Amino acid sequence: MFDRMEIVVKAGDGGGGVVSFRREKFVPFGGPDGGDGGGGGDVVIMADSSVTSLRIFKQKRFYRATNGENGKGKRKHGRRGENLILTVPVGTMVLYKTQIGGDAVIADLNLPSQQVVVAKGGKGGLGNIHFASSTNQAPQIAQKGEVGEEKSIILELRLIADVGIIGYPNVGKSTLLAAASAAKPKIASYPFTTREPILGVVKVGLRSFVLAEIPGLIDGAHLGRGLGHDFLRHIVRTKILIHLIDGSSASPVEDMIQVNAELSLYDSALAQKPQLVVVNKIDLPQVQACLAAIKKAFSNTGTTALFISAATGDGVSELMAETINMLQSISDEAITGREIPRKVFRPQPRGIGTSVHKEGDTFVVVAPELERIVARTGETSPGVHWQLRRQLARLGVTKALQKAGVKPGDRVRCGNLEWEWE
Ligand SMILES: Nc1nc2c(ncn2[C@@H]2O[C@H](COP(=O)(O)OP(=O)(O)OP(=O)(O)O)[C@@H](O)[C@H]2O)c(=O)[nH]1
Ligand SMILES: [Mg+2]
Repeated sequence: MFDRMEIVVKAGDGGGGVVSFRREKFVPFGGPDGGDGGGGGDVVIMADSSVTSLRIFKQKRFYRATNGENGKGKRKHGRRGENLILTVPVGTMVLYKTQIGGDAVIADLNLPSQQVVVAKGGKGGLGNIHFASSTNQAPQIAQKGEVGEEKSIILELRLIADVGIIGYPNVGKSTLLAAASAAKPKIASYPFTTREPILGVVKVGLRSFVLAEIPGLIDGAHLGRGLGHDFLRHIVRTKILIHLIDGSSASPVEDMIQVNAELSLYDSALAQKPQLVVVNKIDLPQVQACLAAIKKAFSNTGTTALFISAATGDGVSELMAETINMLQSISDEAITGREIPRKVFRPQPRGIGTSVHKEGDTFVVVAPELERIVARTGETSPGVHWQLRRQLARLGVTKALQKAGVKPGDRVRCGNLEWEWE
């Protein structure tokens, strides 16, 4: 029923900012003019109705977006890396493996053009112009680009049924599915014969749609009774429901009301879904006998019911023609002017704050902004040190270090820089 693929995606790294100074004729000391690095490209997964399977992901497992370019002198910014857009069939679920085991859903791409950013490109590093100030007009530092996110992603394709057949057990759902499509579900005279949703493709002239039997709908299904509410979830994805009712039941109208009540207890949106109310088993003599009374009982509740015999096929093709017309009018409405937002998925947000902790005698500063700062002339030159200290103060790290009890002479480390506190 569905296809499942695991892939690894890597967003582009941000380009580095540069340390550069203006060079002009007759101007001995030009100001800083190192541009910023470009951001890395994102990895985006997008639903596309022209894609029909996940098969191409079998051939390749690793996908990466382009890195951002480094900045240049003369205030030139590096070019942004290009996004990588992976197209998948409509109806693809995007998941990731959680650390505690099991999968979590990132996005359910069930509309054409719906998309989700699964790996965000790294930010570009800042060029040395950003580090200039009134007291430091020749900044020797710039910032490296941020590394792009890398993630393991699972793509799962679930066939979405356009139409679901619902109704109490044993009303003839499987019989109807078998009569209308090539599907061969098991049919038997006891309830819960069908234990999971079964799909079939119904052809009406040149058009077709996917019809599914939704099993296990009984009183209390929303609480997990019977086969549980797992299958009610599938109804959420259908566009129309065929509500099948056993004509030989004691009160067909009462059955319809009960099943609808059960649906709205699970999800009120389900009860709003368009329904075709269909009374089955009209070939049975006892149903024939009270056909007029049943019709009247339904119209008293404002419902126009259709009458069929799934077993003999009587009325089935009319029902399918009615269904496809209803589908057509719904999709015409759905297509006009719907805006599809783009989501960005972030299981763990990137840290932007700073923190200080002690490892042995060394004070360790965790500051992603600062760790990316690189010095052109090597960390040991006194000028560079002074500039780094200014950035420490700017990001509030100096205060945090003092609060943690740093004294002159102590070792301080940040990323791969280590120095003595003064
Ligand atoms: N006479 C008559 N019997 C029918 C008709 N449709 C289904 N049946 C019978 O009703 C019983 C249940 O049919 P199924 O199609 O298995 O019903 P279901 O709704 O899929 O049942 P579950 O999967 O168990 O929930 C079977 O014995 C069928 O032969 C019909 O139109 N007329
Ligand atoms: Mg069945």
